[in-house]
Amino acid sequence: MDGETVRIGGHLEDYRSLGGVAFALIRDGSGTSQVTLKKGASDPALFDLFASLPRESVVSVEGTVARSTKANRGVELLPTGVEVLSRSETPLPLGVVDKVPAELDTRFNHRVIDLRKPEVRGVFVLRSALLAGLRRALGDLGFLEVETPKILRQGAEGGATLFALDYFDTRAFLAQSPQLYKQMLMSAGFERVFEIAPAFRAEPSDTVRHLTEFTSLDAEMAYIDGAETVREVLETVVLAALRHATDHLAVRYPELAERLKPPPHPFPRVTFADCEAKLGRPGSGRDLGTEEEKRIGEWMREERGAPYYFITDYPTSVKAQTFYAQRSDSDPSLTGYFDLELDGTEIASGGPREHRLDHLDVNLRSAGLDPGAFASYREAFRFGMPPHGGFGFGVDRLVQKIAGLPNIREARLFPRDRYRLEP
Ligand code: AMO
Repeated sequence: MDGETVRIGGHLEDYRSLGGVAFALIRDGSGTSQVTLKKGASDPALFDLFASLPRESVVSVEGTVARSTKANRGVELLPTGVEVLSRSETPLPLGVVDKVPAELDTRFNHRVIDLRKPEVRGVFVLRSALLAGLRRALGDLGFLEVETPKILRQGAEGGATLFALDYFDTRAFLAQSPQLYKQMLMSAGFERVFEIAPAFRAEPSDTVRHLTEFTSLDAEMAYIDGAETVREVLETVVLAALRHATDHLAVRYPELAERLKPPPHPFPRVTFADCEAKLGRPGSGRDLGTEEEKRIGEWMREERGAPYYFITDYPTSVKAQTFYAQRSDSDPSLTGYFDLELDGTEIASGGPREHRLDHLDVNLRSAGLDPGAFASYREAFRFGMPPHGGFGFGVDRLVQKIAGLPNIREARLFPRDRYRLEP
């Protein structure tokens, strides 16, 4: 483009005057470009204009492109005209190019400015590529994308994390997951569906892997041959999504693509019972704690070289509230439920569902629930329901892990937790 006249719009990241020459750095969606002003060659008014402009103001600069060995992109722009489109206030509540890291709370309080940092924006470039990859991978396997209601009459994932809301003259709840609806679509004959949508959970605890609003990828499929069918689909989807995302990012974002290298596969399968034995608490029937999960993650890395692995055959005692999870006919103390783990963090869970209404009612009652309160869900089982199974996948946790973020909140544009409703 050497010699061409162009116009660029962006934020004034920095302006430095060295006497005879001055540099303005303009940041737009593609990166930062150098605008070079030279005494004698550039309009003197432009020096004054840039010098008077606060950092982060939005400008439009017209000028001539010139090859440059010193400028960061190999070109500089010699300006002929500058228009101020929006003047920034000072001081900035948060620096965009500061080397000193800001507190997480400060960053989220001023998230729009935080998101201007290229490395923060990179998280969302990665996220978008992963979402596109997941959609494509599921589509290629014949899954139909669906959208189910988020305002519900009853929850599916336990009463403790339900958000209740006033719904005219009755009470409703925000969806903790699309669980009941994705299953109902199996009775509707859809056979393979997936949904990528917000899920809401009133998580009271302040952890680095829980949000009150997260993005859940849910898939459901009919006519499965047990849990392994579901695991195989999940594994195929993860690997294909990583491949698609890598291809998508390779040219413009090679450093992000590097993070998406396909992991060793097939992902190892380790039973819940083996994990318990490894942890020295055989047969306790309690769920794994965060620290225990981490230890299993270290074990799988060290001994199996596996960042991704399945923990299979969850005991019924751990899944007591998960009424839709099928209990094994040969050993009712076990379910076919599994978690997909990535380096000691659960990123997905799923398994075969109970499709027999009489068994489902038993499960509902043992979870302390009244089958009568689930009339429309039960109706799907009354008039022909194929055997089916599926999984729920935490998109934010996947992004957190792949981007190497210490806190899940950083994987969301505007995170929600117990203490944060703004911005
Ligand atoms: P589960 O409750 O295990 O299963 O959730 C599925 C996945 O969603 C993610 N996740 C969360 N991510 C961020 N913040 C949270 N508060 C949060 N809660 C869950 C995790 C988890 O693995 N209906 C079942 C799925 C199924 O059986 O199909 C369910 O919701 O990554």
